[in-house]
Amino acid sequence: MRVVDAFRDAYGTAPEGVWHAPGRVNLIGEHTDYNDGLVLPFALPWGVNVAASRRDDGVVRLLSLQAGAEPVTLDALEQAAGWARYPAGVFWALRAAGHAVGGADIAIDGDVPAGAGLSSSAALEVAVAFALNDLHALGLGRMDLAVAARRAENDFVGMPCGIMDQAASALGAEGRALFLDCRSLGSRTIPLDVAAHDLTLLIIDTGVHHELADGQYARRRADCESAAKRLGVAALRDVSDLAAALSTLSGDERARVQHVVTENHRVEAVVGLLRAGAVEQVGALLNASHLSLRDQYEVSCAELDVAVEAAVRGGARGARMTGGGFGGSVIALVPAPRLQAVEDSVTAAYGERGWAAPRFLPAVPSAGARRLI
Ligand code: GAF
Repeated sequence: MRVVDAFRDAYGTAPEGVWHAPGRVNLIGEHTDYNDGLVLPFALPWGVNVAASRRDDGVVRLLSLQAGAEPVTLDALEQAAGWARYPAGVFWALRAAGHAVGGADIAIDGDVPAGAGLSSSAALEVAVAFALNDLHALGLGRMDLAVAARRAENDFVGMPCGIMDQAASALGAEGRALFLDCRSLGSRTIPLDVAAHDLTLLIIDTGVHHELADGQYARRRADCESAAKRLGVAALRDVSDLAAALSTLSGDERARVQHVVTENHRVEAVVGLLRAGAVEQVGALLNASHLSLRDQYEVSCAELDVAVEAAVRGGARGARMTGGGFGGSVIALVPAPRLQAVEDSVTAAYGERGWAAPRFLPAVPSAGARRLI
């Protein structure tokens, strides 16, 4: 295994173990996680492998096959820069939670398609969290490890994300989506066998990432928090009378609330349709989610909108932007016989605009994080 060879080359011994955590794509439930709401992501076949051994001197050494040949040595976690902040943040978060986590030698190898918004950073955090849990016999469960990984990203890396990506990586299951309540952290996996209905789930990677993404993400969170305060609820999850709420709000706050409240209902509706075996009808809810993200939440962009519209024109049952927005990927529900027509339609629409061709990836619900060796 490549990550084991890299570990041996860098550190001169075999690792104590190897752990894997996957990237994710979100079927539906966008920008609901930090509003204590509902999400329905699933783990992907691509992810991050981490080979690791304990060190008893507290030092952390990190090697990434994607980032360069030389290990980074951290005598203090705060020395971490760039990609190394993600694994260093996991040490920090576990130690901050009171766990006795010493040093480690780590090698990292990943194959999550770069820049597609498929949560390679959550996969890295979760793989390191699983490794440290086993190496130091912390006895933490999957959700505890997802929470530690999220804390690393919030409080060490400085990205105010919700829990969805880390939870999907830690708790995903083959052939299933993860139905997660982001308030209680209660979750269930739901069978997602679209092939049984002659359908496929297709990821369309726009290849773009607009710079404003991080600042806009924090602004959307702030809009939601101020709207919740104005409405006198702990989180937008608690809005039960949407019409009454909308009548007391205006501008951005009004639009954000409309999205979050209706998106939570769409997640429940999709779960109901999947349970009923009415998979094709999920498409209409994907389309509705996209329009809401485009018009109410205002996190889409031209490349995402064109991909969604062209996919539907080409025969997709439905499509939506997935992830934080401002670039990244679209997820589309496509009748298997229409797959080529959908891809051709999106490629042609991009070509007409002089945009680089998008990338198409099959979205296969896959297993969550685990020890490999
Ligand atoms: C990003 C964040 F990391 C998630 O927590 C979630 O908020 C998502 O954007 C939007 O649904 O992936």
